[in-house]
Amino acid sequence: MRECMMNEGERKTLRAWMEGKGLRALMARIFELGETGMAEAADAPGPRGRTRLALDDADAEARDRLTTWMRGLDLEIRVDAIGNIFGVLPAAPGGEDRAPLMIGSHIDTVGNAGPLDGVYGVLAGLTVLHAFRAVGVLPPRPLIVTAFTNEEGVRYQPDMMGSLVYAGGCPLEKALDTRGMDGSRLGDELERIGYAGTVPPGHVTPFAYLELHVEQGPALDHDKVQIGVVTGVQGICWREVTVQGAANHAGTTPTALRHDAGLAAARANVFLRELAARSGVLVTVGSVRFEPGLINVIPSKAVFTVDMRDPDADRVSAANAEFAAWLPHLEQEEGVRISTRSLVDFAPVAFAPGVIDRVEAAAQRLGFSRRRMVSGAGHDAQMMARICPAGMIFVPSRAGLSHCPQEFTGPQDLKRGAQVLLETVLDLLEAQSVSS
Ligand code: HGY
Ligand code: MN
Ligand code: MN
Repeated sequence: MRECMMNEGERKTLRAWMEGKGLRALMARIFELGETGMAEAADAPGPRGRTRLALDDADAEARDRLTTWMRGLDLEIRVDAIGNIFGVLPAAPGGEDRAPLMIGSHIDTVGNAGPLDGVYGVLAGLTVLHAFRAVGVLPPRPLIVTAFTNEEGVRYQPDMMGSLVYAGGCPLEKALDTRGMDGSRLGDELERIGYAGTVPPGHVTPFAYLELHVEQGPALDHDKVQIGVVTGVQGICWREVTVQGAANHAGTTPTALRHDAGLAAARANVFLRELAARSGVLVTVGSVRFEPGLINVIPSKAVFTVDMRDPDADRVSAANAEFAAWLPHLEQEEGVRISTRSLVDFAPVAFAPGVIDRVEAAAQRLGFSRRRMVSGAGHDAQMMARICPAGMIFVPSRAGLSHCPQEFTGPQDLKRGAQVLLETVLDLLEAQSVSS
């Protein structure tokens, strides 16, 4: 390995480039990608949101921008069969056959999203590869920056789908046949936007995987800590609940004779909030849909989603079991029928000590305050941890806001995150192995 290692002068030049031109390039790309899928005019005062649901036209436009930037850096571009995009910087002579170091995240968004969720990690990773190109240095092993397909799981469930398929957690055909909330088939949309690649998912097992991300929670900002050293991701469970009641006239049907699916859904939401308070599990009813959804018709049907999360898998299953045990009482009291469908069951994930320790050491060398923490949000890193040593770096989110247009992280925080990313990459590149 010695024959193609970098020297201290090269490492110094890379750091200097990242702190100057690199940061400017990163901020410019974040702004440009942030314009993709931007809402026409904010219907309320304040920042405008952007929407790039997996494989929609805005996501396709963002993918085109990213691959254009990759081409401009003379990176080899690969697209796999689930649409994951890879920009590959080759190794220095002698390092070609080594497993690559991968930096990744996603560029799809939720609806009316902020500018940084996922994008920051992909573009900071691109900037690391840009640094190597800019100073004319090749790394001792290949470096790959990756944008995974459908991390958000809003249009097609489950979330983290591209990395889940890559890690072997979901068969490719099953993912391609997934029907979206708009009825579209995922594989058809991949073809339509031109990102149905030929490379088999999981085509290369990384030496290690690193993801830089905004925290999306309040901890770092509240406690004024500069860097989050992420030790793992909490468990995530998603369910879809369908309540079948009976439509009837809003003006003629006595309350006692109603089989109101809308009311049953509302009672379930209140039960889940009380369950969250009792159990400590985080529970969110994020989407509710009534049929026929008309002002003067008692809802015959309600479909809602339940998102449960906790670092302790047993607490999530206990909360799930308590909710499931309560539903028959609701059916009986409201005279409705209820069915549930599982969308996601991801156990908590612990990241690799060999990556966690290097992230912490990098932040320490740079003189940044830092804290070890578990991620509340799901990330592609939790899927990549199934196949290689993985870890994450967090920077603060102002007031903990995310999945909304108000998502914001200041330039100095963005810069610190990119510096820790580069420092950790340089450290990992020198490693012969990484403890999992
Ligand atoms: O749901 C999540 O935590 C992630 O944003 N997909
Ligand atoms: Mn994300
Ligand atoms: Mn997200």
